[in-house]
Amino acid sequence: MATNRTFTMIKPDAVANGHAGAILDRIIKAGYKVVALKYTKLSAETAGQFYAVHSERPFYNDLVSFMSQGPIYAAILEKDNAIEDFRKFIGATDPAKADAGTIRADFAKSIDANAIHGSDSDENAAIEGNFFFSNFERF
Ligand code: DGI
Repeated sequence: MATNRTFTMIKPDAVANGHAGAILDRIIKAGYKVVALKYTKLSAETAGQFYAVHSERPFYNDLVSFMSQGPIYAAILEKDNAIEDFRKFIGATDPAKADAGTIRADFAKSIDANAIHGSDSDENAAIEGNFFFSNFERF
């Protein structure tokens, strides 16, 4: 069933660079309602589990290491057409290819340290949201 929710993480590079507040502000001003929000840090093990779908890719170890290097903000967001709109809002995986005005164009430095995550399907948004949040943490 299609839903109007997506899952995001503001990644360790953006948090370490002091961009988390600006990014959250832009998300909220773009019309996303924050359903759940958590400041946390992935271990190498939990980052590996979260990105298990990429475990055969050559960049997997670097990705796990990067995602566990510092704290992140994890959030569930709600808006009509959330998955597609949020992917457009954050821009292409590689910030060099991201459209002007997108989060990655403005805040990301490289394809691996790319500032933000956005779910790519309703199914993955549900899986990813459940990875971080219990039902008592959603409003
Ligand atoms: O959904 P996205 O985050 O845009 O991209 P994805 O699900 O294909 O990949 C997940 C993350 O893995 C991505 O945000 C950054 C990293 N990644 C993807 N492709 C590459 C990569 N990292 C490196 N170094 N090289 C890649 O080709």
